[in-house]
Amino acid sequence: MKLYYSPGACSLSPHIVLRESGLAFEPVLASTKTHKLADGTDYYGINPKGYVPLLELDNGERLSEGPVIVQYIADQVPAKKLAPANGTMARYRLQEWLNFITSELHKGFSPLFNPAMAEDAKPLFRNKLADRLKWVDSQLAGKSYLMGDEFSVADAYLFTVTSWTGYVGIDISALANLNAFMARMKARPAVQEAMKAEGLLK
Ligand SMILES: N[C@@H](CCC(=O)N[C@@H](CS)C(=O)NCC(=O)O)C(=O)O
Repeated sequence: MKLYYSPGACSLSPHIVLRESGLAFEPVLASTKTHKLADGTDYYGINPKGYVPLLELDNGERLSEGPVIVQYIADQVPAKKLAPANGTMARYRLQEWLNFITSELHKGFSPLFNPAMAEDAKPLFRNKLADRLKWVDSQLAGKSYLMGDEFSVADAYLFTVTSWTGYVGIDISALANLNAFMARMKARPAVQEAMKAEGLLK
């Protein structure tokens, strides 16, 4: 498989999950700024949506949308328990998290990274995200990971978007559960491997 990614972008989530899965894959850098690969290939020709992540399967089929990609990977290695079994209530709980992270967190950050966004509009997005993260913090009380004691693919996604807070001026220092979660995630070998491969960690 190939994972099209950009360093530190939301593609870090499936990148972590691939490393947790132990499956063979090749990370392929796709710039979110130029929309070109390192050899100059037009990324729009690979993913017409222009964004990362994109997973290319061994049969050449391409799968987009982070929350779906991570579930696909998890389902290839059920013994690793990266996601609860399909059809169970626990799986819907996982999807509830993935959907929350993608729509209420991830896409709330996008305007803050957009240079065209007016400075005076940014506090609106920062405050909304700070509220949402405060709620996430409350949900992590007494838990190691979003789903309980065990890591799931939703944790890779939460870790990825929370790591953006420092870049956009959102202070999460008071959110003790969320900070403990971030430290727990950073200690996972798969997270360290993915971050190193993306040049985010030495
Ligand atoms: N709905 C997509 C959104 C992906 C997305 O927003 N990717 C960003 C990086 S975090 C990107 O590649 N932006 C560049 C662009 O949209 O051209 C998903 O959840 O996978």
